[in-house]
Amino acid sequence: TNVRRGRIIRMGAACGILLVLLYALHKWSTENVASESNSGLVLEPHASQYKSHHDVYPTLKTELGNFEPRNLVTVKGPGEEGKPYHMAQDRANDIAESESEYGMNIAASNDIAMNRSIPDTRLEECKYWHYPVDLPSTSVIIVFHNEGSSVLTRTVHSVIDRSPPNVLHEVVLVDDFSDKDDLKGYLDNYVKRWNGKVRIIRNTQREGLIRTRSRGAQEATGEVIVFLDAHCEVNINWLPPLLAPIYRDYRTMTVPVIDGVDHKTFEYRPVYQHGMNYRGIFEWGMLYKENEVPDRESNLHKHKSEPYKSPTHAGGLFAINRKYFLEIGAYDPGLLVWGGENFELSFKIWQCGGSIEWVPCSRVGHVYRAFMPYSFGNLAKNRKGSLITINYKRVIETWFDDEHKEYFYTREPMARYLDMGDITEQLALKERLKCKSFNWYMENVAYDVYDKFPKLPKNIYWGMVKNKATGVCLDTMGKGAPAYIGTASCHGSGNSQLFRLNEAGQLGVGERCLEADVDNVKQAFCRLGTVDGPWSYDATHRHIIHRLHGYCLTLQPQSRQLGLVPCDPNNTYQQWTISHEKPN
Ligand code: LR7
Ligand code: MN
Repeated sequence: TNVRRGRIIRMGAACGILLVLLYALHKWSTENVASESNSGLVLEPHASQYKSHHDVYPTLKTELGNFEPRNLVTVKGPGEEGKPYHMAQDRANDIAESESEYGMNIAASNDIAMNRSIPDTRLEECKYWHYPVDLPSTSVIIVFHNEGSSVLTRTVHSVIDRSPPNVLHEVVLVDDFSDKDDLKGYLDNYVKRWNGKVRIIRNTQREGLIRTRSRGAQEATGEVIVFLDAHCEVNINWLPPLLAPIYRDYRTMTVPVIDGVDHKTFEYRPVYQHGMNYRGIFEWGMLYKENEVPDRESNLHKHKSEPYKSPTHAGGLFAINRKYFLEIGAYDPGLLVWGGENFELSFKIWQCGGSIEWVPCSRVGHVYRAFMPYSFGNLAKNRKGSLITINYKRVIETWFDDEHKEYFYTREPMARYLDMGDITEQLALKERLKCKSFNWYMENVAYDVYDKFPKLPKNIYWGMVKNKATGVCLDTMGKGAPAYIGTASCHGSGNSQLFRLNEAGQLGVGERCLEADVDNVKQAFCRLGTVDGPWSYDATHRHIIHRLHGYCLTLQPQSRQLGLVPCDPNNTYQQWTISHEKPN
């Protein structure tokens, strides 16, 4: 997932007893009201019906928390304490090979201890929370496809070493039809050493991560399931804080704060500035974003270490009551391989009576890869167009209302033509669970989306922007923003050549916007909170005009670079058509 951090994050991660009780009482009353208005699920009412709030709510005390480890040891070795491990020069070949095969330096991982120590990245006050002692039994589910085995097994190790043994019921590894040898016999043997605590199940064909996770949930036997990617390291006392909100209310899904593990050196480091809380949002092209927790939410909490509500999450790492997950249909089985499932689950949970909380005291490291090392294989074969966009379309067609669907199609105009398959079942589920409207969700949960990504004005033109003199098209050239815009031969397949000019003068491509002065035309992230721009199109002269000086976008004949020059009706280097064809 690509996340933007800055004020908004870009990427690709709570004293007095009396006050705690007041907080607890407040929650107690509001949540019981909420649960009455929700119907459709046949789950037994959980904790809040049986326990007094003393038992259900965590309390912050002056003595060390009840689940805090008492003596942590650090051994010496590569990557110890989460420090970067720089391999010797003579290993350059191994490094290059692992990086191209796995998108991460598996050779480095192989040298690092399974039980290496990592820095405790939590807020200090996290150590003083006391949690209910009888937290629900938990299955940790790790799905994988062709991952590096040492990274996978270190994930398992960290879970076993850093979870309370009586709470951790099992670790379930689900192999999504990997074909690497060391993920077969070696892994079977590895699993045996844990005497039944870890088991492995294998798909008989590639299913993609989404269906593989749903299968893992089916097969798990704990009360709560926690999903992790196969390249994680859980941090100190990560589990109880994730479980406590679910114990209090089974319809709460919880998400740890994700730290970064470097894909070259395996350095473990926080992604967020210390003490800053972020939450998951989205823009209208359904790219995942993170945003500083707005006051409307943070004002509800006395302590920065308390869980807070979030509209969505990155996808990979979260905890949920197993029965609840299955009751709400797990993931939509029509979603393919990778992407969009985080939104599907989030919209479903929120709109159908549940909630999502991010938990600052639970930290998990995740290796952000340089690129996706696997292909979608046969799973993508019968689908035209981008598989991920197809997933987004399924999700928005199920959960958005007409108004908000339009913003998605404005931002991703090609998506109208993609075949999303049948969503009858999903719509029936929404009916059956008596889910609330998307507007309710936007107004009560995801209100901060509008601050960064306002409602989109309509496109007047969209498609390839083709130059009359040369026949080439504007192209992002696969560059990261900010960068110059280039030109390339027109390919008609959207993506890097799909530009949109909206009613407010914004000329955009994906989540970027065209900015220009006289001799440079560049692509930069559209300014947050704005949807307008300086551009207009004169259909008579086929001019793309910049408002500031009335100059025209021109492909300079000599340099073949884009610039702004005074408009001249006879200059074919400044004549452009903006058009699209319906894909066949
Ligand atoms: O076909 C596949 N079958 C699989 O079992 C493809 C992948 N997988 C496994 C894979 O081995 C890994 O363990 O599924 C897991 C996730 O795949 P990644 O690591 O390639 O995904 P990612 O980390 O690039 O992407 C994020 O978005 C995905 C969208 O579908 C998933 O939700 C990932 O879990 C998610 N990762 C995170 O949220 C971690 C934090 C990243 C951020 C921000
Ligand atoms: Mn991942």
